[in-house]
Amino acid sequence: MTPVRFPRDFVWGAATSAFQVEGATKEDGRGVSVWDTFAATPGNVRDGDTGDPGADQYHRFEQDIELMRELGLESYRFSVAWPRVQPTGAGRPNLKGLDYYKRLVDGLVGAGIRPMVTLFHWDLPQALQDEGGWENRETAYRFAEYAEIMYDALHVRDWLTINEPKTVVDCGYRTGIHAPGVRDDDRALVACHHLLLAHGLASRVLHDRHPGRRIGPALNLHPTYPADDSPEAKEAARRQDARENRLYLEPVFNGTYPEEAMTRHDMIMDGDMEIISEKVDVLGVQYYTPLFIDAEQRRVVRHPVRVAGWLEDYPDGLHDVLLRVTRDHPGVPIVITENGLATDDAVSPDGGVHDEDRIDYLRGHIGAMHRAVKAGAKVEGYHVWSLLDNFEWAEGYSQRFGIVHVDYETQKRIPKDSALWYRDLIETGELR
Ligand code: GBH
Repeated sequence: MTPVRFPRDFVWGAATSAFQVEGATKEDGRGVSVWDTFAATPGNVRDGDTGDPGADQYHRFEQDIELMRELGLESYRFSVAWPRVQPTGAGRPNLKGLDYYKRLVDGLVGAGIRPMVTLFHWDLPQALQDEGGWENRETAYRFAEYAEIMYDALHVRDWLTINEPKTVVDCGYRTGIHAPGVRDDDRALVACHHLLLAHGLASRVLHDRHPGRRIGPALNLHPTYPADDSPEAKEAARRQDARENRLYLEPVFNGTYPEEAMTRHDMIMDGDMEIISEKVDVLGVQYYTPLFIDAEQRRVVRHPVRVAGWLEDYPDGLHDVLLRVTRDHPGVPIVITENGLATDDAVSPDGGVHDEDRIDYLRGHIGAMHRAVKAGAKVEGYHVWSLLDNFEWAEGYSQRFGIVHVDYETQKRIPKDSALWYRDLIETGELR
């Protein structure tokens, strides 16, 4: 077999988000976020876990940068906690919060690691939620102001606006398993439109103030397949695709909504679709799982599943989704901003963490990505989710996505076998 080789300029990285790794939720003037509120309410998060301790990255970022350097990482995707910068989501910035991200960026750049900054990874300031959150159009304008503060503060080329608007819509507003815990399909669509408007407004601000930098959304895409050959299953899979993928891709790239998924229009104002379809300089693609859909519009799980019940190990899905984006929205540079596997790995008596399942998952998916690149997908880089074990939202600390193990008592970091495997891949450019 010919070895799978990546070009030297392919960028290898890892991703985290603020609420999941920082901890220190009450320090240096940070305001309360919707996830602090949500996690503090019994029953919302497994075992009553909260954003503390996280992986305590707020205090340990220098050590984490050193670790990234040792692993040979070339890019670190992190998010800014909006309530650290604007504790109430508006007004003059909290300088201590800003300073943290400046030091983080300086440290990364000093270590030769490119920062990629996500502006919103779900930790909305609670004060904005109290005014209606994403159901309130004003939140989109507040977001653009916050984005401008960050653009001016951080000398960073690559930016991402909203992490997974789909998850906010579906988990935050439909099933309610995420903050703010709303269960209302109609309200979900209003939030959806305002999230996308926020994306467009913030993209415009970057283009106006900092030409030469790049920005785009981070979309979690779910390739959907009919579970069998029946016309009913095919039609169901097509419908699912409109909800999962086209509801986000089409407004952002074409300035239109798929009518069957966007069934409410009263919140759409003149000019909104033009703002939402502001040029995408780089598309963040996040892939974890495919969806096989039967004639009853139900999901059928048919590939290996580990500790996260929703995550089927199906590498071809990454290949397919990359080629689909390439076909439907040609020319846009793609960065994989998340891909990874949850396990419940523990430290073994020999002191290591032997996460063979994760290595298999990564090998399969990186191989599938390579095949997509050969077939024409313009993928510039890949970020594994996640650098560190962290707060896995409603699952709390029970599901570990890190390539580095975190002991939540001592905050000791131990690179898992997958991290050492990834280091070799980065060093050699060859998939083994
Ligand atoms: C991404 O979310 C996030 O960007 C990241 O923060 C997160 O840690 C990572 O992936 C791993 O999950 O239990 O059937 O109701 C992925 C979106 C939303 C997928 C919640 C799983 C639960 C499905 N996730 N969803 S279910």
